[in-house]
Amino acid sequence: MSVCYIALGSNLNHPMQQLNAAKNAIDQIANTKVMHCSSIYQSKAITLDDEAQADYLNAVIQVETGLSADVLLDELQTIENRQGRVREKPWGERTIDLDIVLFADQIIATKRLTIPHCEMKNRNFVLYPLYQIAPELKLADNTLLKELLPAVSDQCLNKLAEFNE
Ligand code: ROI
Repeated sequence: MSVCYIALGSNLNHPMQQLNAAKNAIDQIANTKVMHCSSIYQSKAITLDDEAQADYLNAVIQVETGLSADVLLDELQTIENRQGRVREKPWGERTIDLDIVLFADQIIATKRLTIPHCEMKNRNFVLYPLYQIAPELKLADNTLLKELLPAVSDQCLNKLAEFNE
């Protein structure tokens, strides 16, 4: 089994419901179990050219899976599609975004998958929820997660709620 971390984000179509539905769907994936969930946070949208977008709800969950990262990604994309994700433009609004941020201690660089996620170090809405559920986490390059937090601490993030059981 591999321990992996998935970041969830939504700013369209009842984001709280989207996050809860996605968490439940991930728990239903074969050979995969949701072990820990962060709180759900509200964050200002990071966009290209400061395009106005609604705030996001974000969270990170820890899962254990017997699947490979590639097959897990297939499963996550199926869930995104089922929840009405439309891939119109990069950095556009989205009903649900499910990103594998870390997969065991693997480093993966393929066309469809970059792990660790290339933007995670710049995003408070990934680092803080991750820190909540894995405060002692060390990345494959030996950086401690907690050392990355000060650089993003000026970005706005509000703890809003917990996931439904
Ligand atoms: N901004 C925030 N705050 N949260 C996200 O999940 C998010 N996801 C994205 C982009 C458009 C980059 N901005 C985001 O994909």
